[in-house]
Amino acid sequence: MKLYLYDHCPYCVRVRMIFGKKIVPVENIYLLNDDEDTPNKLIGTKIVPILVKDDGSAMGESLDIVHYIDQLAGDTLLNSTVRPEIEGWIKIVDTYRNFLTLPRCISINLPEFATQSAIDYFVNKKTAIYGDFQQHLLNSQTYIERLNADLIALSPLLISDHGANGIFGMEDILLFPLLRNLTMVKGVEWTAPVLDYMHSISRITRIPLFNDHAI
Ligand SMILES: N[C@@H](CCC(=O)N[C@@H](CS)C(=O)NCC(=O)O)C(=O)O
Repeated sequence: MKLYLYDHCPYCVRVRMIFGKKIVPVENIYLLNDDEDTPNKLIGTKIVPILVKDDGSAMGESLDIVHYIDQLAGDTLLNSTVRPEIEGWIKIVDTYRNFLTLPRCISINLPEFATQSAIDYFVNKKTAIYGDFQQHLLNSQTYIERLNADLIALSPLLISDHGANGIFGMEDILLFPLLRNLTMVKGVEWTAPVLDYMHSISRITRIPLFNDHAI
């Protein structure tokens, strides 16, 4: 199977998580951000993730792919419970996380931004939706302080047992990709429980955090 994706895309991380956790072989193909042809040809729209199955058929929508792989390979392992507190936390952080991550992801050597035209395409498209990147960078401290407070609120909600027999489920599929993206932001005060959680999910899904490249 082939997975078409971007490294900064949280929806793509959802899919990478289930492949990594279940140790299902897949070829990851990082598209340039301005490559419209490849996704258009595969699913008729310019959006990733896209899974191309061994029979050649293509499938979009991250959660559909997650469930497909979960059911395909071995025992279904995803616990479907998503606590309303976690859903609520994600909704709050969704209101500002892009202001921190979008202006940074273009500068940390990700494969989808390997060319200047891919960067320009992304900046034009996202600026039209989310506003000026430079302004967001200037406002970083305000968003970081909000995030620091939200991480303190998240800490007691996290389940730390993600060992071999630990719980792994939809909550992790929804939450980890957002936290991982925020590791590209320098100066965030990660709490010990959130750090433990991220390292444990990173290990069992084989998806590295961005910490080393934080800006
Ligand atoms: N509902 C879709 C959302 C996927 C999505 O929004 N992907 C973004 C990247 S994070 C995308 O490809 N956007 C088109 C673009 O950036 O040009 C899913 O869950 O798979």
